[in-house]
Formats: sequence, C-alpha cells, structure tokens
Amino acid sequence: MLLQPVMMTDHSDDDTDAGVLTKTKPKTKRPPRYKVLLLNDDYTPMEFVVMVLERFFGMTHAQAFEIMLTVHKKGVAVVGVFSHEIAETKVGQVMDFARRHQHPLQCTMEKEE
Ligand code: TYC
Repeated sequence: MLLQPVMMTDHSDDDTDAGVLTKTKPKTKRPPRYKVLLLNDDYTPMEFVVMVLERFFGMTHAQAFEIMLTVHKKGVAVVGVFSHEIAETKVGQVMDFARRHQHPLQCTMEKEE
C-alpha cells in the first residue's frame, strides 16, 4: 500500500504562544484615584462653602451643608474622589472661585491609598 505524505504545520517558530510560556500576570492596573479635600479656615463664610460644594461637586443644599459643617468642625473633609485630571480641574475651579471672591478657602488633592 502506498502512503501519501501528510503535511504538518510546525508551530515552534511562530508567535502563537506569545505570553503563555511565562506565567506572569497580565498588567491590568486601574488608574490611580485622587481625593479632593476641602480645608477649614476662620474667614470663608459658611454660605460660600455651601455654594462651592453645590456648584462644583453637584451636591444638594442639604449634602453641601452637612459636608461644610464637617470641614468646619474637623478641619478637613474629602469632598470627592476622581481621576487625576478631573481632580485637578475641581481644585482649580474652587481655588479660582475663592480667589475671585477674596476668600482664603483652600482645596487640595491627594492620591488615594
Ligand atoms: N470656619 C468657617 C467659618 O466659621 C466656615 C468654613 C467651613 C470655612 C468650611 C472653610 O472649608 C471651610 N466661617
């Protein structure tokens, strides 16, 4: 009996196994988040802080009043957590708004964890 030659594909030299031989975890790190903090001071009017929280952080009047009181009593509070770009924008908006109204209100950001 005459056997026909069978063509086999050699996969040893192609890249179909890329990333399989080394069992390292795929890097799927989530981007870092940033806390935006509001700081207390003795001069900025309470109503102004409430307005800032409503205007730039989308809080209701009741939420804004509660957070303002937390800052007033504790000295600082996290008012939101955002991507680096959004956090930077919020801090800029608050600092600019406070400066334009000549209030010493301070807003900063810090990396979460
Ligand atoms: N301590 C201020 C006052 O008594 C009110 C205030 C609250 C100021 C929060 C800043 O982030 C602040 N008028």
